[in-house]
Amino acid sequence: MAAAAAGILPWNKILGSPKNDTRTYKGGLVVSTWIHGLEANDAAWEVISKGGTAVDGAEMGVRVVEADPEGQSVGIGGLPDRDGNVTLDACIMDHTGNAGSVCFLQNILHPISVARKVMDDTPHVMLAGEGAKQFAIANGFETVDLLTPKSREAWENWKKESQYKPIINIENHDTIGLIAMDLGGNLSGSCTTSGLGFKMHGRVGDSPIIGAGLFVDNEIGAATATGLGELVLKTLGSFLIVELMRQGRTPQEACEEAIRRIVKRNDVKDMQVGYLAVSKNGEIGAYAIHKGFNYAVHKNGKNILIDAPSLLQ
Ligand code: SD4
Repeated sequence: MAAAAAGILPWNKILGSPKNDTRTYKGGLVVSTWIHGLEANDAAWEVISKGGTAVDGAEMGVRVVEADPEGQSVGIGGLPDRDGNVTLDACIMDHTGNAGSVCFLQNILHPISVARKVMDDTPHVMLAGEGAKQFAIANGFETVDLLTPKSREAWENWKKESQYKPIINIENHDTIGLIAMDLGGNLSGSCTTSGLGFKMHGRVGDSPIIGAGLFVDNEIGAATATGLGELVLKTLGSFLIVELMRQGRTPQEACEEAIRRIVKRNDVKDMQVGYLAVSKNGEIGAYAIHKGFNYAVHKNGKNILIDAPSLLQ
């Protein structure tokens, strides 16, 4: 009963300072995962600094990373599945709680913009595979070959041994999850990936799942995830973090608790998960299972890369 009562209180009324700071941050900010977050943040800030909405910023920011053929874990150039297909997952969520998502999408350069169209123009939240592709084509998206020579070569090398090891460590990651807050203090987020390299054909990770790879509650805060999606899916990590913030945890405390939940039940020796969260008052938290997770923060006129603390050293 006490917990239920706590759940309906504004999150920041429950514990003392700084958690009792009920002010909404109005300076605008953008945070996103990994080093490519720096350029994504710049693109999102370009929108937000001119008075644009958080959701436009969230979409425009990650499009830069989707379009970069050098990155091997998002959009074009992403590592393919076991059979050589690049299959993409993405989702977006705005300050009203509206959400759109695509998964197992092939041959489309900007899955985040297809997810945005699903959110804005359909009664649905999620479209998958061939249906998502047909929807994209019907809405003017062009088809492209997403497998670059570099990623084809990585796949050819992988095929020599064909070992399926679902490991996401420091060398094999880079989904972009981005949280934007506009100058009106509204929160939105986006998440886009080619998923786990050399996954089974048809495998979908956490990134397009609302509540797993991304969750936004404009009254409370937002969270996003990177790393081995199976671990995030089984704990619905981003939703968990936002709910923990609702109960009074800071973004940092909430990310730490979400990581502890994973570690308690799994052998995580070779598996990485990183969380990134923002509360309504503009506080930022990040935490990972292992060392090596970093994130980019665009706040107070600076765009910097920060190393996240981790549970295991
Ligand atoms: C997935 N979470 O498909 C994604 C992969 C990832 O950093 O985040 N890599 O499981």
